Amino acid sequence: MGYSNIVILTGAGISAESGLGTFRDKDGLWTKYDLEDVATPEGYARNPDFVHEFYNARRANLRDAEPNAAHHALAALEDQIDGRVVVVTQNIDNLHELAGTRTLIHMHGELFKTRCENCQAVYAWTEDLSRGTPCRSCRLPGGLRPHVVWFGEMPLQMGEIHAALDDCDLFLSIGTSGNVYPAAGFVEEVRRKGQAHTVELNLDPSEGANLFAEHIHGPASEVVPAYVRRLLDD
Ligand code: BV8
Repeated sequence: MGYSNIVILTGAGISAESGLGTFRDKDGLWTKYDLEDVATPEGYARNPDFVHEFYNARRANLRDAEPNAAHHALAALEDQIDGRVVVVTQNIDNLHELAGTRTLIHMHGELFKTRCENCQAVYAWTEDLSRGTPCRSCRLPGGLRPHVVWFGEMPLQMGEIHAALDDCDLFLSIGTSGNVYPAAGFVEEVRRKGQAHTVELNLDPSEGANLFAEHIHGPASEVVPAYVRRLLDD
């Protein structure tokens, strides 16, 4: 059947084959760093230099990364399907944009943006950041942090996300372990409405696998283009 309102949640797994680390896989980021130290406001307050180093290393990685076939397939789906596609990503990389996805919500912020805690200005930033970097807007030093949502902070654009989930007739979850809320709860929100088909496309079954009506397991660069071809052939 043709779907007309598709919401696609993505996580670190969709960018794994682009060379960006995931969090909870065997050599994932959270096996090398304690998320309390690098992805919470408390950790940043305790040791801002350490947190800046963590994100500087990830920004350097991202500068060399390219979208993979999965990112390109989602951009092609949005271009070619006769209907609406909204990508909600937990990822802070810019690979969906580079592949051409236009309707995109970065619910956990963006690695290539900085936010000033003094004046709240948000603007593009792809280089290293440090405590001494002065803000381009208020000129004060010491306020620039990654424009990233840490644990305990409110994810971004939740109103738009709930509205999209409300309307959708197809919900895809790609490359996420289903550990982090509120993103991990979206599939239940969609099921409660009872009008959408739900599909998990992931290397392995996620924490919430049993909540999905359909499961397609394998590397995103293979299973996502194949699934998009099915949708476009419908
Ligand atoms: C909030 C930015 C409230 C930083 C991130 C309810 C219940 C329990 C806990 C909570 C709850 N509500 C809130 C919480 C607390 C917390 C939380 O969920 N904790 C967890 C750990 C239990 N949530 C929060 O704090 C959230 N805030 O709810 O605020 C609030 C209310 C009012 C006022 C103020 C606040 C904020 C969460 C956001 C945290 N920031 N990232 C950064 O990136 O540095 S989260 C981080 O985890 C990333 O965003 C990441 O995307 C996200 C989820 O991880 P995944 O993407 O799933 O990655 P993971 O490695 O886990 O899994 C990868 C998957 O890919 C695997 O399944 C693997 O099999 C698969 N894979 C691997 N390779 C491939 C593949 N799949 C396909 N192909 C491959 N090749």
